[in-house]
Amino acid sequence: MERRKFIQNSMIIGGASVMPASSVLAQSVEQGGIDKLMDENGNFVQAPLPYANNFLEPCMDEETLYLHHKFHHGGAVNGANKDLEMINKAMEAGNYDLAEHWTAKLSYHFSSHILHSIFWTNLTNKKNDPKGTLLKYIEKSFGSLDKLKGLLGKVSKSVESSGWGILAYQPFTDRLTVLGCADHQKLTQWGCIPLLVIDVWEHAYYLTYRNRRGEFVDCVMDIINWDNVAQRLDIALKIK
Ligand code: MN3
Repeated sequence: MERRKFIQNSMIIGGASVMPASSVLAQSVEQGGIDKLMDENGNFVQAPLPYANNFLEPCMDEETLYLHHKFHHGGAVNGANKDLEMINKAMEAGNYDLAEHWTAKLSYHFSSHILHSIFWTNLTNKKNDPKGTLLKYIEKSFGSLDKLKGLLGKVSKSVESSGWGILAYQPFTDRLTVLGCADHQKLTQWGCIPLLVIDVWEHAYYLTYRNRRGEFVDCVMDIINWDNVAQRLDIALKIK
């Protein structure tokens, strides 16, 4: 009930032209994490969208955003809680026959939860550009913003079946790197901290774009909230 009320309120707030995602991020940082993905009792929790369901139109339609957040992201959160419960039960019982199954499931569901949580805050409805430290890291790592956009766009469009295009900070090299992630958890590099993620599962675009994933990716590249990406880089550099 409280949660429903909160979602309704956030939808009203989201109708304003100001993008509240950065304050959502700042709040979650104050609570001790980059994003609030788990509560004090150890249960995975899903934050409401930081804007109304129609905030990202026409790039992302209202129905898609609603279904995507509630059922695809929400389903992953429920799945991760179930997986964790089954792992805890196995440990309590001292029976590890299915431990491999549930740890693999948790990797899949929790990675989905992480990436979706980042994805929502990465987007806005106003065109903006990276600057400051983020721009310096982009130039150091890729040469220019255009080169990064070319690489990230191509990699996102080329993901086989379902997955994500990801811009991440790699602490072992102190550079940014681009990943083409399969599903939610495959084809990464150890240590990488995702800063900007593009969901290219069909559920992210099929109602509007049908099979035209490329058009969807091009549109998303124009609604990136670079301030959010910059905040994420600042946090990644601090926790390095
Ligand atoms: Mn998705």
